[in-house]
Amino acid sequence: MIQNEYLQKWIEEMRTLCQPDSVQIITGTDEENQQLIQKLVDKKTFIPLKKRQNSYLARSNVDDVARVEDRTFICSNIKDDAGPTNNWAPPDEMRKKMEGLFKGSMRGRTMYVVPYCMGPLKSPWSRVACTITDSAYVVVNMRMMTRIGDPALQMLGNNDFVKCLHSVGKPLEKGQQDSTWPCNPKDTYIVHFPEKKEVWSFGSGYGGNALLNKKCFALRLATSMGRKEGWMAEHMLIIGVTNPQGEKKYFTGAFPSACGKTNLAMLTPTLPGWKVECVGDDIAWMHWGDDGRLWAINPEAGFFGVASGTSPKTNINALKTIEKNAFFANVALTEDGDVWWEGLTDVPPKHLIDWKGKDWTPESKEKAAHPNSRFTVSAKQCPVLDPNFEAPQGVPISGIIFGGRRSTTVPLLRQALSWQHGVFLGAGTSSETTAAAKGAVGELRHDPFSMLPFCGYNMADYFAFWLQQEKPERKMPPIFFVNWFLKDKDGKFIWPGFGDNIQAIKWMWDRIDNKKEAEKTALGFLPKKEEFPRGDELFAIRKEEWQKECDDLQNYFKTFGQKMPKELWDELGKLKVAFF
Ligand code: OXD
Ligand code: MN
Repeated sequence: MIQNEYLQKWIEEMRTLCQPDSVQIITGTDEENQQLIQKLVDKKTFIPLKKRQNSYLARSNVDDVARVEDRTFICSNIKDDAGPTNNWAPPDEMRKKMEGLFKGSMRGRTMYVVPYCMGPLKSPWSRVACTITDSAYVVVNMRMMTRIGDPALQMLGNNDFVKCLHSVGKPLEKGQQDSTWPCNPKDTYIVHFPEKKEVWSFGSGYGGNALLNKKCFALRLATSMGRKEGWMAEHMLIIGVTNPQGEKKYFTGAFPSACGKTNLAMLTPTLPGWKVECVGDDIAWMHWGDDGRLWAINPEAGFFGVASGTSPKTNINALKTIEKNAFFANVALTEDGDVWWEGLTDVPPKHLIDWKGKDWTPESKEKAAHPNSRFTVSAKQCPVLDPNFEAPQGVPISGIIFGGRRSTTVPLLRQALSWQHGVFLGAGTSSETTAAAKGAVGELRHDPFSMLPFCGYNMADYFAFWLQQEKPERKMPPIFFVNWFLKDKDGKFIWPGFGDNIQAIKWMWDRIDNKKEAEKTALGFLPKKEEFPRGDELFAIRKEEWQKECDDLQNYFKTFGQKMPKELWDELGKLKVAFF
């Protein structure tokens, strides 16, 4: 029984609007979960994997494989509050349009009501929300990714909450056969109303568009909630690093989508005696403690990771995490009923069913798995899950890492000269695009703080909010910037990456402890070249490349107009003095 009056009222309103055949309140039990999974198997949305216990493969519609940034809107009351990096439409107009789309959209389907909590159940930093969706696939994925059902409802009590409405946008007429992946790409819209704390998502069943807990709430809405309440929602992993002496430090790291965040979050160090444990692989909610330190929780309960490229070499811990009780989307199916994707093994199997359901052999021209193929799994299964994963207060952060995917220009590793300089580095992040969002892959684009698609308010205000964090009573964590992706003249990666990234983390560790000298340059503190293999290439600073970078940043910063903080213009000015 739902006691919360806001929720009762909302369910009734949505039932009237969406006209589902029935309503099911999700409680979160195993039995309920099994029934939903069975429903998905019966509908052939889920293909049970014979070789993997309690694991399933889903093949999406070929037009519903990634986040759709051009259909994602921040409908703040005032246009300027969405800023130049977000799509905006007048909220009243957009609400009317969405109501039109949602009207009757759940006919022939069940409307699931999924109360959920982002963050550990007992944490004061956690937030309760509710998703209403007509997709059982969304419900079972949310059970992996969040804390759903009765415990969340209990935590909510009589309070108001974040409202997330989702429909695949394919009502069923009487007797009409459902498709295995119902969706409506033509009419897909992912719409946020930040002042009302609402998300309306129509037409897509794909992760980031349909699991509204993740990008929509835990980033886009949460950034604007955090700004008002004085905390930060970031596109960041959280790791605990232990050195050979048994000392521990926690780091957060922001990287653009599909740039190895999950791999870094579960890293197997190649340096003897070092250990990395995972608190989170995608999102961090951070707040300042009474002790003046920055603390972080992972609002998520699971991983929605990129499968393609995951291998024993790149992320053995992810492979162990998904050995059982995992969902896969758009990977290939082996003859004996297991999953496969490019990179998993050096030699591909002789025959597969590809992500589109067609026969595939190594001679086939197309990839067997979609480059944005994914797994969903509970964090509890991760063999290197940090013991403080559920700590209500979170973990104290000693260092912040930013990074991007750049084949040229940006050195492997450096430390910002100050907090302000660190904010400038975050704001100036550019990265080559990946398959995580629909659109061209490999094109350089600005992705400040790796938040371009996820900042729910004006990005220039977000820069200012970061600058405002610096206060005398706070212990500001040093900021670092890394680029694992430099290429040589032959187009080969210079840096080995993955487990060897611990060398960069060790350097950061020593800098934090004031145990390492570094070279002070206009780009920041740089390691001595001889401390890293191929250091000459990894730390080469080419004047022409940085001149171009400065010009480009100048043009980019201009797009934010009057709101662009003066401090960041000052930082750019200093960089220009050094290179022109
Ligand atoms: C993700 C993304 O799915 O960033 O995490 O796109
Ligand atoms: Mn992400």
